Amino acid sequence: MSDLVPVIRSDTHLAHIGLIELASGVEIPCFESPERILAIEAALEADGGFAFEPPAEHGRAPILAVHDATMVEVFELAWTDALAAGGDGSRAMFPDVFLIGAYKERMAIEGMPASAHHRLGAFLFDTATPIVGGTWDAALGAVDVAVSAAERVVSGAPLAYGLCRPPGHHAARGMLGGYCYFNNAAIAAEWLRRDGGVRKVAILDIDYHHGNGTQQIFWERGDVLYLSLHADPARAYPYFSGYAGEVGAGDGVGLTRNWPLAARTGLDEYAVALAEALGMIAAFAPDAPLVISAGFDTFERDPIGDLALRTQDYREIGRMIASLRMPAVVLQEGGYAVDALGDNAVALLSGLRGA
Ligand code: Q9C
Ligand code: ZN
Repeated sequence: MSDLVPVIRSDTHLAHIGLIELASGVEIPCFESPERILAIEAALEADGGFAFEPPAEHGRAPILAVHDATMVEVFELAWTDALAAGGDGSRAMFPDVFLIGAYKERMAIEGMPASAHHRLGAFLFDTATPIVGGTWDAALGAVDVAVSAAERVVSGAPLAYGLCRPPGHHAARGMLGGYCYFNNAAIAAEWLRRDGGVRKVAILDIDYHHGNGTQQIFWERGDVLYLSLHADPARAYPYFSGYAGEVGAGDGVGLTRNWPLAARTGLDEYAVALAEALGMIAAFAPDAPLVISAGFDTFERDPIGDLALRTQDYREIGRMIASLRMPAVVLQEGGYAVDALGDNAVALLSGLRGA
């Protein structure tokens, strides 16, 4: 009999609710819902191979090791400042002006709006990332979940699963977006470097979307390998990164790699890209646990994806990764076919534990 896999989870995400997103100008209920995590928990519970554990509190230090302090402060104040400016608290909040690169072009302008909900426009890159009253605590909780899962593996578990919500891989050093506020996987990887006593960390990102935030955070780092398999950004969010030519810079040249995938990619083609990525991880020879950004939006019926992986394919993907014989920290990213998330998570974790 094999040991139970620790699953780090928290209830703090439950108040990150009532979310809406603007999709091509149309207001829709946010795909990124609490039910996602509840569905995964129910399936892990029914499976019986998992042991739920609460996270330890890690405070802000691991966040500030990765993110811009002003972005963190503005995010923290945004909701209460929006209320102070007359919001009635019944609606998810977005800023209405975004400070894109071209705004300041050739001008020396330095002013900043008084209210944090307006300042947020300098730190947000899309209209899929609403803030409500429970968002800040949920984002802190997701980081605690991620770091606690990493801690669990450093202290001897071969595999741990952090049920992070909100997800993280689109959040860059000074930028929120893509349902993401803090980059849980990047924070866990950096925590492993600073506090986990390791020298080299690899992050494997198997979410449907390119992890632009994780890529940016480690772009010039010689000690962190970032590999991502995702839908070709020529047709898929986040559109502006994740192309095959992006390979890192400086000390990090060659330590970022992207595999853009065609629509309807199934396991056969997916496995070819994954095998290449796994070969790179083996060659990099990390002394840290593998950090996996795990999204199930690659599923054939995902409402915002167009790849074609089936539930049993996640078991095979888990097995392939397990062939590296590395301890692993699995952190939840996306996946929006709520009725299938539980089975897909059990399949991936079963493959990873060698079943
Ligand atoms: N019409 C993650 O999976 N836009 N983020 C979707 C759909 C936002 C995805 C548009 C997608 C963000 C963590
Ligand atoms: Zn995704």
